[in-house]
Amino acid sequence: MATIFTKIVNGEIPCYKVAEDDKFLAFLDISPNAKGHTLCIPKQEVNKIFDLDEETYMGLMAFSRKIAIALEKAVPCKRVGVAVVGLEVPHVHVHLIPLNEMGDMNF
Ligand code: DGP
Repeated sequence: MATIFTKIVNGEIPCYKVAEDDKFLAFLDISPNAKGHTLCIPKQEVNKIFDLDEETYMGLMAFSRKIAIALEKAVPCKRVGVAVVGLEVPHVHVHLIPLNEMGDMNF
């Protein structure tokens, strides 16, 4: 069965798109830890990050870096925190979370 993120990629579930190219998609997290909390995913459905092929893995990192740099400019914050968690959705995703001081989300 397709993951919720594959349904987002296929347009079956709406999302607020931040950016996309042919292989990757960035969109706002539905339950954000901070304003601008963004998820970057490969469009290909793979559960665990280290199961990605090398090219997709490197591509996801490069894509996430571009989005993080853009977020730092667009959202008032000290820096953008990066996390790969995967407790809930079994489809690789990189969390980008704009942060202020240590432990202080930017709400
Ligand atoms: P985790 O698997 O623990 O890394 O967290 C998954 C994240 O995905 C969580 O912060 C909420 C977000 N999320 C779950 N379902 C949806 C959805 O349908 N739309 C969007 N935009 N985000 C979702």
